[in-house]
Amino acid sequence: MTDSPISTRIDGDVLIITSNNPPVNALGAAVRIGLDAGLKEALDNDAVQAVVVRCDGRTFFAGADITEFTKPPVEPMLNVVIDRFEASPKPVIAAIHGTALGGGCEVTLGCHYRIAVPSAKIGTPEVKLGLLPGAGGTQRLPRVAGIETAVEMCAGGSPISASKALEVGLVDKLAGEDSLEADAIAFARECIAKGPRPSREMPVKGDPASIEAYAKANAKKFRGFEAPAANIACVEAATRLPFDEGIAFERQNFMKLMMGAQSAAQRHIFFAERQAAKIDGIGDDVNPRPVKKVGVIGAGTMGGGISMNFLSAGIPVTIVEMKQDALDRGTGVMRKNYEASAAKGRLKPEQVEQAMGLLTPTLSLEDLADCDLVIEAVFEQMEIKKEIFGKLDTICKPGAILASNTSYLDIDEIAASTSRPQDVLGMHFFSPANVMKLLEVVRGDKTAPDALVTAMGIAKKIGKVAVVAGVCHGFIGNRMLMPRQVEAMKLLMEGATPAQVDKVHVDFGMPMGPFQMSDLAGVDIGWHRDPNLIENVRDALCAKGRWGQKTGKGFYDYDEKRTPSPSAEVQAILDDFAAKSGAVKREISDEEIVERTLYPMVNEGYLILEEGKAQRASDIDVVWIYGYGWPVYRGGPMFWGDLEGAKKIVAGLEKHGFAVAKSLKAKAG
Ligand code: T1G
Repeated sequence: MTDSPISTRIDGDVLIITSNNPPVNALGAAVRIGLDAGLKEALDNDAVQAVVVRCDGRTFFAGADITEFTKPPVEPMLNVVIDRFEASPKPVIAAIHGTALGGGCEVTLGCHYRIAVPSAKIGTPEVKLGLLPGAGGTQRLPRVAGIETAVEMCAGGSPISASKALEVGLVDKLAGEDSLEADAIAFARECIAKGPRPSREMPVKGDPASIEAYAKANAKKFRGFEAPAANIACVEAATRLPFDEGIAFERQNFMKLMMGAQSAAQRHIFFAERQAAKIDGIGDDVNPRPVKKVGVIGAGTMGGGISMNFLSAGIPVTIVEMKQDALDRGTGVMRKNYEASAAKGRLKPEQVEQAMGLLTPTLSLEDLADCDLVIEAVFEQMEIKKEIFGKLDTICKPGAILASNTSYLDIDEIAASTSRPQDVLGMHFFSPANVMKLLEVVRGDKTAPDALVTAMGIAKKIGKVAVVAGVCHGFIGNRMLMPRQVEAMKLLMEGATPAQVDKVHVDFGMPMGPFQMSDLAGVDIGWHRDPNLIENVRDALCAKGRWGQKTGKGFYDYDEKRTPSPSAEVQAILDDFAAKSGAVKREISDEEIVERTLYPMVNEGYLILEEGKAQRASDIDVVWIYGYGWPVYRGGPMFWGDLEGAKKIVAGLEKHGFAVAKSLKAKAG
């Protein structure tokens, strides 16, 4: 037991098994072997009347070791260890702190009693990895916590609080926040008289009808995913099958998901998201600069949303606008957004006041002098940006980080308008900025390593998933979006309809297709505003007031519920432009739409990597998952490209006359 992550000690008649397997006590092989040996030690020692299972470090077991899933299995498997704990003739108590997740939650269910600190969380997030609790969780949870809780935890994947767990019977007792071990040992002594209480012998409690109701209520959210239905089926099986048959049913479903493409994709994204936070070539010795106060320039949709991220994280924000009415409008929208969240019960009224209380509106740029980070979110015009950064250069204190929220302009050119380009970078938020998790942190040629580290660090603090991007037109996300949009428009000229192209993308798993997205964002974005100047389809649509959802019509007509329907007026405009372009109308297959709209994105991804504008392919996947709604169960464009196969993609691209990236061609061999 010397180099095992598991140690044991005896306190009177209680044996304490402790895991110390940083960073999150994942239930890897060494941990399972150690737990098994620890139990055996307890059972072989007659002086021991009860067992406590606890973890050192920041959390109780946070699940099976996901890195082991692609390796040959090492005995004993988790379900075997859990069954042995459950079968123990001496009561076993789980002492929970941090996050008892997945296999960690299942370990607690194999124990006979559970005690937790009030701050603990318990959950079965396997569904977020395209899996289900495969060590008895779907059969023991309905018995210990009831059907309603079980189906929500398994199919939904979100953890519950210790107080909620106490309420539903998943936890028997709350410990003192700083006295878990002592309280657990005392509780173990209380349990000696009660004896063991195997979860498998408990009756399933709750209303089986709640399962179908839950499935119905979440059908839209689970669209395209395989794992939620499998989780629901397993919990349902617990309501009608004997325990061991339920376990067999669970195992069967678990293995099917584990072997499937969706779980592989979702596990890829689990690690890709964590990898994205790492900056190649910058060591842990580079420390972030302190960010205690933030400045935001522009109180429009983006400026307001960006500010809310910092206010919600408890960081004071000074927001600047040119005119009082614009300032009042912007801060008014922020308060309304907060109040809307409070109305939905996501925030307490005092939290709204707390956040808004950290906001300082001003008409003076000089009020940003003592900010540690300033984020500019004004019109996408280079001259305006350079003028602002030139002023910030004279106003802001030394060491302040100057960031632009531009979605495609040249960060190096903006930086060159200051005497401190090393402090300049891009922080590209996605609309709505207080909701979308993605943040492209754009590294300029002269951006200092500690400035970059600071931006990546503050991103995590405000709950964003940050990805480092190099300076190029559209950075990573928008750069890959462009070839898709261009091809989508060409397909309309050749005979496809907006509805056909969008359906291919929605069936693929995207929340919406290129034309629905254009209508949501606004067809008039970047339009020259001259209704008499009509050079392309977009000009023609805008000239007719078809600006998208905001005017009730764009590529589609929209009813009061914003439901899209095809438009004869749009089709006439498309036909007119097709005729003018000399394009020959023909039947377009869905397969061709995939080849011409998704394959070029993968190709662009390879070009981005070749140019060093992204650190790694998995970063590109994270950008599209968190910024553009690419279905997580397809793992992102680069991961999907590998599944689709480089050969097939190169053949598809060449068939349609695209120039193929050298590295993609090389991969196709
Ligand atoms: N296995 C392996 N590595 C893990 C891990 C796990 N379960 N959880 C975290 N890590 C690594 C992670 O990659 C990172 O590594 C470091 O730990 C810190 O993580 C049979 C089949 C616990 C809430 O899904 O949700 O049990 O990047 O940066 O923000 O039914 O980690 O430093 O090299 O995320 O404080 C179910 C997954 C597994 C929980 C902590 N469990 N983990 O968040 O730190 S499946 C989960 C998390 C299962 C059984 C089934 C979070 C966290 P590195 P971090 P954090």
